Amino acid sequence: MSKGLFVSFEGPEGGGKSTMLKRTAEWLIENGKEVLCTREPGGTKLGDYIRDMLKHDSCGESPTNAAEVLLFLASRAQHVEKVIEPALKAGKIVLCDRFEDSTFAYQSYGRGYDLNILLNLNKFATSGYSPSIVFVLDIGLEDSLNRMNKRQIQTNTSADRIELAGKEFHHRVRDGFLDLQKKEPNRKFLIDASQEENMVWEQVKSILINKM
Ligand code: T5A
Repeated sequence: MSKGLFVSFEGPEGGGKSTMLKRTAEWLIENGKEVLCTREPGGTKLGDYIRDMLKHDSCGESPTNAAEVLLFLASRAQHVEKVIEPALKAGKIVLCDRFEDSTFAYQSYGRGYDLNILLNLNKFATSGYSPSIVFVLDIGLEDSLNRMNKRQIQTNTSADRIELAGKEFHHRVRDGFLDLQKKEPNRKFLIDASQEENMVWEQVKSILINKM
């Protein structure tokens, strides 16, 4: 389907996805690779617009749960066709901060939508593009909340609509990521993200070396 390599970083809030994505990109670039860093929701102008609506109700109204699913998928469809597919065809390594596993964990395990329905809708949005390597950065709720607070202080921001969804919701999401990883252990790699940053990075790096 394509010459490049597609890698995603997944897991609960504050697990260090952005931190690990950045370190991965720096390491790959140092090793002469062509890298594209992107994120979901977002990655395109339309996607960033949708991101603002989903996180901050920027249009002045919260989406219903069904509208939320479709907005994440609209962002993804645009992202795959306009950004991810061309980069992979050009032989680049695409590093994506969240992708389809977030939809399955948050909208199926979290919100309660049927996983098979979401798998099919997602296939429509992605035309079958799926990461070859998925890092699942697992973190417990308490650590996750501490990290989110730390990041909010660092960036002078406040919690967004999904971060405020409640403890039960976030427990289900975490269990969802763990369940999804168990179903595909050769493609999805579970990392204990509560460890110190350099230890997390060493594990990510060793999996990359092994798989590339
Ligand atoms: N969503 C997304 C869905 O519901 N469905 C979907 O289909 C998709 C695609 C996206 C939201 O949308 C939801 C999920 C999310 O709620 P987002 O802003 O992208 O929102 O949110 P997150 O991905 O959760 O981003 P965060 O910034 O919260 O978390 P990260 O990227 O996992 O964490 P990071 O790297 O920013 O680190 C957070 C803080 O922890 C520190 C960092 O320095 C930072 O301060 N840190 C560590 N501290 C100690 N030890 C370590 N090992 C550390 N690693 C990082």
